[in-house]
Amino acid sequence: MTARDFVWGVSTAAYQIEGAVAEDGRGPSIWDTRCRTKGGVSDGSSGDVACDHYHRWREDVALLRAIGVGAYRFSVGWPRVLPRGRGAANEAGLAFYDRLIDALLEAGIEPWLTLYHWDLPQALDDLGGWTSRDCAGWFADYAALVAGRYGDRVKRFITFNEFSVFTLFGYAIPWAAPGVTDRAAHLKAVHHVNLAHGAAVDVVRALVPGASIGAIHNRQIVIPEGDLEENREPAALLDEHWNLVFPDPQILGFYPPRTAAAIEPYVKAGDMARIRRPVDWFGLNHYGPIFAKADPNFVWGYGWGSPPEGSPDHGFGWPIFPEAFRDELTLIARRYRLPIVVTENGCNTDDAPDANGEVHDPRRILYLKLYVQAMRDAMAAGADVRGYFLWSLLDCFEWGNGYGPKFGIVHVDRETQKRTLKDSARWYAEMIRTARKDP
Ligand code: IFM
Repeated sequence: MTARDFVWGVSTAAYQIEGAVAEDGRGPSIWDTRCRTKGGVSDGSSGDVACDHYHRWREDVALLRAIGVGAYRFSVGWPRVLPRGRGAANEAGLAFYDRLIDALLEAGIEPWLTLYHWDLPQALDDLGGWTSRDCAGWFADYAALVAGRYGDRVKRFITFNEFSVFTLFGYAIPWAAPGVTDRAAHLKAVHHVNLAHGAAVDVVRALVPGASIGAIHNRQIVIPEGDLEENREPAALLDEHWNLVFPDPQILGFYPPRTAAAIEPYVKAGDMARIRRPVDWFGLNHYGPIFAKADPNFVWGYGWGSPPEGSPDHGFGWPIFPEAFRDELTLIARRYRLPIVVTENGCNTDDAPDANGEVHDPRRILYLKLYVQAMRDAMAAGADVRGYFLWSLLDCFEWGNGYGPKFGIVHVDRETQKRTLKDSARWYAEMIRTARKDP
């Protein structure tokens, strides 16, 4: 692969940027419900308006073009195209993504389409959501609708974004929708999502000639807090739930040991073969390592611990450790033997426009420099990394943390929706230009 073939992009997700939640026939999702639940989002906000991307998509495509990315990863909102999750499709919702995809292609930007970035239609959650085995079939039908509609123009498909975040925080630790806290519900969700992934891979493969299909795993090394004995087993269990229960069955064909026995009641004959379907690349989202500790307040007996005193971090305790990113890439390359695409990496900093209307975000630039270098180090050591997508284009709705954290390389004024390129956007643009010139 030459430097010219390496994909430089940015990522976003439907619920985090689109807004227009009640427009043109979109149905409610579990995140609409979560935002209306007391305590569901720390600042009481919602994705009702978000970045108003549903109306401002032209401006956002122009931003992508100005930055010079070669690819844009976005997600299709399942409730926008299938308001009740299944059954009648919503033509207005489908047409929105037609317009977006066409504009991207016209701008010379390759669309990378994520099928699921956490916005399960509420109507399906009412029927059990991911705890119901039927959800795998509903997802496959939705995948068929999307692949059939856009597969003439989109070739890069992603089944799910960050399996372990939405299953663990949705069904065991109550930090995300639908906010269930139950071991059995969590295990069922894990297995049914794995089945849904396998089914969607087959559907997209069958419907889209030349499709390049991946799934996105948020892998982060799990370190026992304080290196204490009492935190070791909790960290090992979290490591399975966070890092292994999706890529292992999907790519290697088995569940890791602690989970294998617990999940057995939900596994039927033939399931492991249904889950292990060939994918073309491994999507990695990575921000920093996790420190875990024993915590009886959560159903699995583990919780999030703290990094060592004085560790650099970029907000809400997320530590900055580029070496862990390098090691993660190397480990994935050896364990799964697939090309890797970094589908998210980025940094939360709270820089706002100064008196001249400029947004200087040197901490983000430093973080990105360190992490891009770590990726290059992993590549030099043999990891076959094919692309890097920065999270994120815009300051947007950050799930349970509302609009507090800001990951965008473009500042979005919450009142006016005015977009302002931050220094990091200019830095990224220059970095891409330079990287493309490398032999
Ligand atoms: O905003 C999220 C995204 O939706 C999934 N990955 C992590 C990002 C930052 O928290």
